[in-house]
Amino acid sequence: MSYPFQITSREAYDEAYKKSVQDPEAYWAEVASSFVWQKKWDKVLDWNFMDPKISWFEGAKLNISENCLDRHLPTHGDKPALIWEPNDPEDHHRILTYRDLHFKVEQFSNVLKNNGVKKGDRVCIYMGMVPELAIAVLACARIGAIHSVVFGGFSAQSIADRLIDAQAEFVISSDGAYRGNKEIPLKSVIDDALVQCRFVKKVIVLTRTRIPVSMIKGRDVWWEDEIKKVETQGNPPCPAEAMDAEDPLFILYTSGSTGKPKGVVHTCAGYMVWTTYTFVNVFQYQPDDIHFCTADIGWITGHSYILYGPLSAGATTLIFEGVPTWPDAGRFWDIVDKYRVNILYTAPTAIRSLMGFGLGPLQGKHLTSLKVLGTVGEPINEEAWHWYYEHVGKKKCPVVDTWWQTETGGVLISNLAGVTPAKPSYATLPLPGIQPLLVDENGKEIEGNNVSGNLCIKFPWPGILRTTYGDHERCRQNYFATYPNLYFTGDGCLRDENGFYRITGRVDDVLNVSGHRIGTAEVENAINMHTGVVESAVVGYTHDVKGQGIYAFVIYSGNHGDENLSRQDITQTVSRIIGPLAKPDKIQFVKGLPKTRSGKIMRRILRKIAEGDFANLGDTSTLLDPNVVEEIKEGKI
Ligand code: 6R9
Repeated sequence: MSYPFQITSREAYDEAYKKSVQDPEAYWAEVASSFVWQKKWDKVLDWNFMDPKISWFEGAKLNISENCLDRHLPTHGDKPALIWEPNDPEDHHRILTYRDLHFKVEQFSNVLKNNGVKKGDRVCIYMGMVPELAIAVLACARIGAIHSVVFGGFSAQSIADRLIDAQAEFVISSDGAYRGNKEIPLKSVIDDALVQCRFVKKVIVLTRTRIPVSMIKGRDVWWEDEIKKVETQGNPPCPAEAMDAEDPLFILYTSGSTGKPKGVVHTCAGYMVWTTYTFVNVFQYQPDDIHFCTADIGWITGHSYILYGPLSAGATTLIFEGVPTWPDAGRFWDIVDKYRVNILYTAPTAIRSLMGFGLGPLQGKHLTSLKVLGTVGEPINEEAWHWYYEHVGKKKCPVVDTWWQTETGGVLISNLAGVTPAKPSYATLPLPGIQPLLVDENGKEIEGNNVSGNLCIKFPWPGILRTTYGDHERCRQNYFATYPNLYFTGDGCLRDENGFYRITGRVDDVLNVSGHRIGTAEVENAINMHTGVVESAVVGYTHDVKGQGIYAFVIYSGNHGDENLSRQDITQTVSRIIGPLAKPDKIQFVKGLPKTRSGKIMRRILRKIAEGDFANLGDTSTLLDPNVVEEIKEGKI
């Protein structure tokens, strides 16, 4: 497969960027012409950021699964589409060619249909990293059902919240999942969630770990039994449903500054074009390359750069079930050598955690196949960048620092591997089609270089979110209302003397813990559910491995007199309500919280205290009771 839209020189980048700004419709029409359309579009772009209304390729009909599967069969049906490395390195790996994957997706699409799933229905997928997860996602796309994948680290309550918000009547899960030396009882978590969700009609359960599960008559069916039924029907084909360009493809929940996660909605055509385009350009994918993105498919990175982007580009994508440190901290390197991986895409938190094991785990590993390294999810510190570049890439592989968000569908700011320059800890330059600008608090554009401000984007790109599920007003409020006519990212950013962008982190109340987005309000709500808690305030602080840790200040009236036990109780509560990923790293019991006279908690002060930066607390005179600050400082942990 060749990619007519692949940018292979700095001059071509400048040219493409210019064209994408001067005549975006012509630029994206040309890019889109290399995809398979059941019907071409009537209009390339229609938009305003006020409503907001954004529509790309309106009038077109297509199916992303046809682009990810069917279109590759005539030319490279026997090429591996998906390589699966199991949790346990002693187990058998699996390789599915494009033909195999196409067959299995059609088969499971028929399973979905047999179970009553129709176009437009919402299907929640809660599985470990197994090939069947990819198959389930693609089968939903094929029949036009809207998938909503929920990461395996979320609790029953979080799943229930998402099922209710999406009104999802179907669930796909498995008995359990392996992750390192842990076995996660997925089906049992689903069962707990479904107590609150009687509207769920069917649960399709894959066998993976063979732990005991309770299968409820009339509701729960085994994946394998359902496949057998399709086999006895003679494995009929399942033609890809004709989807409108702007039909929803999936919902993915993500945290914002308010308590409730938002269901970000991406649509069929624009998302497909954007993920494929960015995959091919950022990583400079070459037709025989093996691409290994270490994210979980439960996050946007997995959606866009394990599944849709690579498969639509006809690439070979590697799915890894386990964790980087099991059985030992050399696991990623073993995988790279075993499959001769060419592109490795991971998160700064994983790099920092592996750095902590020293160079030992790298010894004896060749890593000679590597050509491109990528990072995503949070700002990468220079030390981690250099370690990655020197010890993993042996100073031969460009590192792409890719900045983007669940809402953006794919990468917006990044160097293009080996094509545009890299700069440690800088995402560098915007991709064609992306028009970033920095604004001050009043929304005034900050022009020129060597400046910093809040990062906004002023023109839509094909992969931008269209709405938040069931609540368009929320989408407007969150992303398009802070600064009129701009998409606000929630990130702070600086632009250096060469116009390179460096993302400095969130400027709203969103934490980034090990690359996972967590809202402070969400954690506070969970902590406040504990019976002994009167009030709490949560802030982030610098953490060596996780990037940010969670620091909770808690007013507590519990009376069992054992502070450590109380801390564990609170941690357990958060784990139950949100999931283990949101557990506070530090809990400090306080008598009061610093509040303004109008009752607002002054987080700025708490953030400084959590960092131990007592000298720069700023003006505390507007506080209702300035004394609480002294007390909190003394109790700092
Ligand atoms: C893809 C993804 C989005 C937030 C984003 C920003 C942070 C992501 C980054 C980065 C600095 C990078 N972020 N990539 N910060 N450099 N290369 O991670 O999506 O989970 O929605 O998180 O992550 O703060 O706003 P998501």
